[in-house]
Amino acid sequence: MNETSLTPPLHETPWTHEQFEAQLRALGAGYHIHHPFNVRLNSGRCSPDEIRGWVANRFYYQINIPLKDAAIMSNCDDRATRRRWVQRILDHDGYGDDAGGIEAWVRLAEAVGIERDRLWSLTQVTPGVRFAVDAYVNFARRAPWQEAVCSSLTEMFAPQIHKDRLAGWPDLYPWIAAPGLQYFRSRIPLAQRDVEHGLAVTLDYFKTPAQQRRALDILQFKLDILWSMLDAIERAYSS
Ligand code: AHQ
Repeated sequence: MNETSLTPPLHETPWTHEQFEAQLRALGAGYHIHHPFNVRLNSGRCSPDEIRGWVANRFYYQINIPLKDAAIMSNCDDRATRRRWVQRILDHDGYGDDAGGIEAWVRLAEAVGIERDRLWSLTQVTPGVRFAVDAYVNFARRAPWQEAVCSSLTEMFAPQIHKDRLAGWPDLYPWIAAPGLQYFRSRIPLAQRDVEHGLAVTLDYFKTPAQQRRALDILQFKLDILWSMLDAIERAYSS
């Protein structure tokens, strides 16, 4: 396949919001739910060591989400957006009595047999995962805040991957205590809420055909981040 056939010609007139959303959702074919490691993970074919490797490496992504969201906040001059976006930071860092998503991921780690201190040491994080996650945070620091919002839209596809885990893991991995899966359960309504906001910002901000193409490229960049994380995890933990 030659290069030119990889990027279809720019569309002449701007897509409607419905067409634009459909184009964004079509990129879901490259979501990490389809990565061979994730297919094995959600079909019960990963070993305890592979699962521990995945949990320890994804922890680096989880603890960087609030930094990414804070970067977006720091670039965002719109108070109404900030009033909504700040919730994402609280969801992960916790607020009041709610320990938050990072703590829930620590519970997942303990449930799969990783000690809290060892998890926080980040010594199991592979160079490829660190590189991919840092690329995401640095993009959010540098890009216009609306572009960083667009990059979060991989979560359009996340409810399904969480539902797959909740439906399958109890029988596939009975050795993982049920409370360890709470993070996935908590994330489903939050992802749906966040995508509603992120999609509204994206559909409104990217107006011309070139801007809409840019939005697709940004989403593909983030899909590649998630995909390459699993490449690195699979290489490090799958014999
Ligand atoms: O647990 C996840 C999460 O909190 C977020 C925030 C969002 C973002 O801002 O980029 N993306 C995201 C994702 C989470 N979990 C991933 C998974 O597979 O468990 C999926 C990931 C995403 O789809 O971007």
